[in-house]
Amino acid sequence: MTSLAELAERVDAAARDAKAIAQLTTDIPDLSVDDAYAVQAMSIRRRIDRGERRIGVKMGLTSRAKMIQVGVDEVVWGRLTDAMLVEEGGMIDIARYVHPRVEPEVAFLMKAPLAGTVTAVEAMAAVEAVAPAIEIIDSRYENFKFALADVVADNSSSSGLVIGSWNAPSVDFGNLGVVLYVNGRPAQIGSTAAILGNPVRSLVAAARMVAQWGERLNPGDIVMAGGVTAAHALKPGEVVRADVERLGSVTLTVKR
Ligand code: OOG
Ligand code: MG
Repeated sequence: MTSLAELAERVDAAARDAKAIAQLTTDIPDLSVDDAYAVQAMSIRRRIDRGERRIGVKMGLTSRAKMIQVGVDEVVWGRLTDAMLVEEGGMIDIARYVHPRVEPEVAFLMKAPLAGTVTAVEAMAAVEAVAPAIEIIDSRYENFKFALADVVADNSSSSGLVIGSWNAPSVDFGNLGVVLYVNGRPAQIGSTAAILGNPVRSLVAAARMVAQWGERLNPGDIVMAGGVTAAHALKPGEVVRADVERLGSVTLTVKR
C-alpha cells in the first residue's frame, strides 16, 4: 500500500522538478478528500522544511467558470508560501512550470486572526486591505486533468501569485468588472461577483475550511479568493494584465 507520505513526496517532487505525474487516483481510485488534504499538508511541510515560509492560503473553484473549466465542482483550498510570490510587473520563466495558467483574482490581507464559522461582517472586520491579483496555477498532473482528490493533494494547483496595490477594505468589491488582458487584448472578462456571489464569501469559506484542519488565518496572511474567469494557458513572451474595476491592475510577463 502506498502511504500518504509517499504521495506527498510524489506531488512535491513533481512541483519542484516541473515534471508532470499521473493522477494519484489512477493508482488509488478511492483516495478520499480527507486523505488528499493530509497529503497536501505533508507536501507543504516538506517545503517548509526546505526553508519556505507560509504566507497565507488560496481558495479555488469558487466560480462557475473555473469549475466548468476543470470539471470539478467543489470549493478547495491550498497553502501559499513565500517562494510562490512573484513581484508585481515581474517576469516568470515557463520552463520552471509544467503547463502554467493564469487567472484574475481578488486577494485579501488579514489584520486579525480568523477561523471557524464566521459571518461576512466578522470576516471583513479581520481584513486589512483588498487587492487585484493574478494567480499562476500549474497542475502537476498530465494534461492538467484531475479528480477532486488529485487537485487537493496537489495544493489545489497553486504555483504563484502576483499582488497589485492594496486598497482599503471599505471599497465595495462585491460586483466589479474584471478583464484579463493578454498582450493588450481582452482574453477573459467577468465580475468579482462570479466568486461565490461576492468574494467575501470565499473568505468566510476559507476561515471555515482551514479550521477543519486545525489552522487559522493569521494577521499578515494573504487569502486568494479564487479565479473570476477561466484560466489562460501561458505562452513564452506573453504580457498578462488583470484589471479589477476600482481596485487597480496587476501585470506579469513571461520570458521569451
Ligand atoms: C484548480 C485550482 C482552482 C481557482 O482560482 O479557482 C483555482 C485548477 O484550476 O487547477 O485556483
Ligand atoms: Mg486560483
